[in-house]
Amino acid sequence: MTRLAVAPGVFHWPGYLSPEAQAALLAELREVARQAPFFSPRMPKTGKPFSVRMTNCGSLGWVSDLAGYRYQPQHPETGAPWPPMPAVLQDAWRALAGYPHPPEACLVNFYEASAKMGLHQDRDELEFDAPVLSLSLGDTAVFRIGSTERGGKTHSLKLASGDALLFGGEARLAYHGIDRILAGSSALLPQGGRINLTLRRVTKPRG
Ligand code: MD6
Ligand code: FE
Repeated sequence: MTRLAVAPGVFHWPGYLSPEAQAALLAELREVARQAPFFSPRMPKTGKPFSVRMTNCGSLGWVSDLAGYRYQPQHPETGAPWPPMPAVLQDAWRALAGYPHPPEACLVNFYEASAKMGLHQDRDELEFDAPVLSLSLGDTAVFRIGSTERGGKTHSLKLASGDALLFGGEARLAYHGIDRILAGSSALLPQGGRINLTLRRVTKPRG
């Protein structure tokens, strides 16, 4: 398995999941989405909807609404607990994260062809010693990474179906986002689009 060092603290494994593993994970995510339907998060303060739709699995899920960004144990619309994290995701974390405690949240982002994600930092977790692990399914995305300062130099990288990306160490708080989706680049999702999963440790482990 090839691991590319993208920047200090950022590693990329192209094709980490085989085509068969991608199809199996997609089937598990359909079950997650049946129990925890995709919702449209809104920007704090303005209430403007994101172009990406989201759901979560694991003991905590990331949500955003007028009140702000946060992790919570229930779906914001159904009030139900998030479904469990599929074992293949826990296995990927154990294999790649280099962090001795399990992930608590897996944010599932769905991008249709026109969706984007503006440059942001992932900073709603309490534990920054843990990396964030991302897995991509479906159409390729143009991912942009910068430094920990807004307005710093950035470079871009394509994330294809099955790719894993780890963000940790000095890059844990680097700005990053999705510039665009390359429609038609994958046949995994019958209707096209992209799913990105980000696995996170949210709380500080005890002891
Ligand atoms: C995406 N990813 O790939 C958005 N965050 O759709 C993220 O925002 C992200 O890929 C933290 C670490 C890795 C990521
Ligand atoms: Fe992020």
